[in-house]
Amino acid sequence: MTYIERVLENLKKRNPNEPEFHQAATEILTTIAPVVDKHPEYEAAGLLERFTEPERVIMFRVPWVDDSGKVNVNKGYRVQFNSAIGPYKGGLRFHPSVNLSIIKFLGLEQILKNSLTGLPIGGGKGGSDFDPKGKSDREVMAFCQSFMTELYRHIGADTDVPAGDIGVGGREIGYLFGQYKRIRDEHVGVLTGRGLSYGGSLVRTEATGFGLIYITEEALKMRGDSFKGKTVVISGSGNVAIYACSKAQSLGAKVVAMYDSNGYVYDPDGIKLDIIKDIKEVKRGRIKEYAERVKGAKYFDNCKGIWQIPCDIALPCATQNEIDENDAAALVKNGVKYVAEGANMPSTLEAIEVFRKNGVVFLPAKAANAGGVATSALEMAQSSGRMFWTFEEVDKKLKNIMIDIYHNIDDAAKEYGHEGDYVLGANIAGFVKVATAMMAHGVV
Ligand code: NDP
Ligand code: 2IT
Repeated sequence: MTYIERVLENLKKRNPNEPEFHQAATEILTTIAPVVDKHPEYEAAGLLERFTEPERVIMFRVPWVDDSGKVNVNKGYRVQFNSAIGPYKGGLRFHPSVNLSIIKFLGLEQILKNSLTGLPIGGGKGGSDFDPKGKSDREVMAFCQSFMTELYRHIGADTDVPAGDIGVGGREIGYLFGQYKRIRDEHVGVLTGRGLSYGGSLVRTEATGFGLIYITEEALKMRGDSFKGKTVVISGSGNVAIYACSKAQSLGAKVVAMYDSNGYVYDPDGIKLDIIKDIKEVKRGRIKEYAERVKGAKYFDNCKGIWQIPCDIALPCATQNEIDENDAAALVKNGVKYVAEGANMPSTLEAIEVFRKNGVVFLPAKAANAGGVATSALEMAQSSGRMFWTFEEVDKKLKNIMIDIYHNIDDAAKEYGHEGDYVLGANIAGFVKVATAMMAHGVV
């Protein structure tokens, strides 16, 4: 058994019932073998055992009172996974499916993603099984205040800087920041994705979706192609999906379908994004309403059907494991050429294998959606420097970061003899910097 195989087997044994964490660890560890083989000193230093064990896991009770006066109790999490190259950094997810396995997979991915940005940020992730859907603003505020009343003691602008993820957007960040400031009496960059009136950065709202399109655009460009005239399918209709759609459309693509967790809409004339934004951002409603408002559009009461729609480019932007082997096979059969992951780990290991075997250009999440956290790091820089950059300045930096990520993962894949394998390229390019820093720090 190799070092990697032993670490992986042990990880599964010591962390039972954590399938998503096993999945992310398997994908990462099995592809970094060429680097690990070149560095026998890693094994002597227990590097992979330390890399896959969070530095700290915080779990806490979040009690809050709903509008009917009833006391509710949710679980709260923050996994501070790795601080070798910078303070822990990563989002908070509020969704009923959240559990330790999901937060750990997200945290592990975040370490390498943050490394790929080229900026000094470590990896962390947190959240709660709280469901903001259908809650009043006061209920969301009560929950956020209770969550932060515990979390505040573990975070800080140079320690751990949370941000948004599924179910955590501008409203939630505002309530979380307000409570942090009240308890600590500090107006600092302890959260990113803040509003523009209290320390936020321009472009952070758009960053993940824009970044996804910038890196895909570079992959297209390197193949003598572009978004112009391409048919695109995007899953999800939240923050990442909306701004991916916006940028893809501005580059001449036709986005024909999007979904929420109930079902998808198909609009052969191209999605009218202002209507999606009105339904999802303003009204916090269901995407079904789109088909009632737009002539020629159809609503289907399931999510899976979206992957049966013929497209050139598929952008999964909702959640983990939304594309399985069968979905991948359907996409390939219908001619998909590019898959770029806006969501974290949206493709199963089997789906990735289908894309690889069929020569689909596959840009994995930790590279493709790194624009969000990269812009969070730009927000941190502006906060600590007491500066405010223009939209154009931040957007230009974001675009350059995404182009650099593309070439770094492409070069790493080539260097290790797997040209075009961006899963391997991203894992290796991200891992090398973290491993080098961890080795420099000694056994900690
Ligand atoms: P939002 O909460 O804004 O939107 C999530 C979207 O995905 C909604 O349309 C939601 O539908 C849908 N969705 C969520 N869970 C499911 C599910 N189980 N099945 C089907 N649809 C689902 O989140 P974001 O757009 O911020 O995040 C989307 C993805 O992008 C996540 O994987 C996140 O980790 C990742 N990501 C986000 C970044 C960011 O900056 N926000 C950065 C990098 C990655 P519904 O409205 O019905 O719940
Ligand atoms: O998955 C992610 O990279 C995010 N949710 C964004 C994290 C951040 O700190 O901006």
